[in-house]
Amino acid sequence: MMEKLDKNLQDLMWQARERTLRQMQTSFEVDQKTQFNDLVTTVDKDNERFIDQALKKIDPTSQIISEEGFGDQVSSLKGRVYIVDPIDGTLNFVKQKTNFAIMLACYEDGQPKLGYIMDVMNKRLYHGGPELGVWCNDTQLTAPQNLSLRDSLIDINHGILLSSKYDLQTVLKHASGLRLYGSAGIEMINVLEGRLGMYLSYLKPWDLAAGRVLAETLGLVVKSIDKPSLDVLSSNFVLVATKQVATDVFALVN
Ligand code: 2AM
Ligand code: CA
Ligand code: CA
Ligand code: CA
Repeated sequence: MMEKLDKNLQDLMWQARERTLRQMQTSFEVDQKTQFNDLVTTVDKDNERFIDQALKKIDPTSQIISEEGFGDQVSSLKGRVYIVDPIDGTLNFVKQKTNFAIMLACYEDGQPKLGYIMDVMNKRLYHGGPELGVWCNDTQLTAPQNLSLRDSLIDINHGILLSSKYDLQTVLKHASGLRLYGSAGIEMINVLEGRLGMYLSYLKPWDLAAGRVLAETLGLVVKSIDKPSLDVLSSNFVLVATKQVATDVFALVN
């Protein structure tokens, strides 16, 4: 059952990639959402409509949470819930035409089951879950090295760096260096692959859902920094990190 569903969802991610590449050859529209650096394009909307409609065919009794409004109003995590980010890193998509992702996750009764992060321009689909392991295309990933903060390049989202809510200067001083990519999906891929020791951000459900499945499956820590546990249905201040970096960071910020 899980293998068949996984195969269908992998196919859907590759179709969404093809669709995205085709639309990048056209003059798609860009609109502002809440402010000048919060954008949405006709490609985000088209991808979301396409993915949500396909999910309804693949799994008719499920519910869908998705960023641009084509999903369901979801208040309960009972049964299977899909969480969709049709373009993650829309600013990168518009300004760089690279460093963006398409993300999909499947949760069952609130438990992470399957995660998909498509790095569109590098043609890499990161996929899997607790029952399948984590894969990049056809290659299985092993857990990254358990780096300490001192030995890690780290990534802290631009919005959190600007706020003074936590003493992140101190965290930064204890790390090897800072790297920012501007797409939660691409940032989480870098943690999965061991190129970053941590990613700290304020994430909406669709920013976190897929990466969380893959990171937890590899034994990485995915933890709220201000609440006892993560909430799948709302935003979280979240740390995705190696076990050692998580220990080092919690010792510094608490
Ligand atoms: P998006 O492109 O799908 O909106 C940029 O640092 C990363 O954070 C991107 O993954 C972006 O996703 C996400 N992001 C953008 N604005 C956000 C916000 N207000 N709250 C949470 N995440 C946001
Ligand atoms: Ca957005
Ligand atoms: Ca996103
Ligand atoms: Ca998005």
